[in-house]
Amino acid sequence: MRWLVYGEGALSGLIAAKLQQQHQHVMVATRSGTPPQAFILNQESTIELDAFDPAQAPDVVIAALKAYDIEAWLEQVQEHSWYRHIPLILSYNGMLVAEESVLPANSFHWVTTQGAFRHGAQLNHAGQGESWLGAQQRDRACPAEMLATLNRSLPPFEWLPNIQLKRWQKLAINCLINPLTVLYNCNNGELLNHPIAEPQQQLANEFVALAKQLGMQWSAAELVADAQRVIQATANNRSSMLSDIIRHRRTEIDYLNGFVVQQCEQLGLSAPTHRWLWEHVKAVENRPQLSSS
Ligand code: KPL
Repeated sequence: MRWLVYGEGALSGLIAAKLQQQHQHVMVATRSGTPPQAFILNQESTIELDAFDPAQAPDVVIAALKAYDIEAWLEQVQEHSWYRHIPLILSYNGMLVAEESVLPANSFHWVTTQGAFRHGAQLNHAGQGESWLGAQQRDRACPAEMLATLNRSLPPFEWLPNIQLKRWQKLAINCLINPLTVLYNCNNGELLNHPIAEPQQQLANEFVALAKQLGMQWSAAELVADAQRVIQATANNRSSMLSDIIRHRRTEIDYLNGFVVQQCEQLGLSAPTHRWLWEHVKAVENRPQLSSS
């Protein structure tokens, strides 16, 4: 199969490398249009990937992007004849408002706990995790060959007929961890030394009330326990949100706690704890950079 991978982060590099190691034809589209740079995977193999050649239509597209880049990316790829005809696998943190109308019917979601980090030309596959794949539109069948190839390349890949539930669960976990790492400016594991029990409980309660209005049954106690398990499993990691703050990049807070607040407002619910952390992270994000002189 011919795969076209968009995104310049560690996750897109990891899946591109793993697919190529399974003898798949992988092309990479960079934001600037320049050829992708070679990198070293796990300090052992040099990975050189082909640049996207528009004359070669892909069979599958994978876009591992920031949530705030998704809509612009969709506009950009619309010009290709394959746009509505092949699976578009999307991976991003959080949720977009009105996704049902924004995402094309051939969209699939990839949710993963695989941990990968880039340091210059090195790409490290840090934590062996799991992946789940499902269609944006629930009645879509599972593209069997695509799933089998992904599962051989970066196992395990599980098909979920209702991927939205998994996405909401990941949304909850990210809302309960990421902004707190910015609040306390610490790695995930160090959160356990801070008074996070009460805010996490409140975040979970507000989240569960929203989910209930939307027809999903979650237990706040289970969400808090899930978040605690993720904190322990990723204790040495710096969250993606804190990493963005440190690199003076925009965070995904608008698509995490910000999304929860907006959804609550539409339904007449209040989410003061999500709002507090949304505003806090926005304030940190907009803080002027200290000049180095
Ligand atoms: O997904 C994550 C993130 O950093 O965005 C967690 C689970 C918090 C791991 O760092």
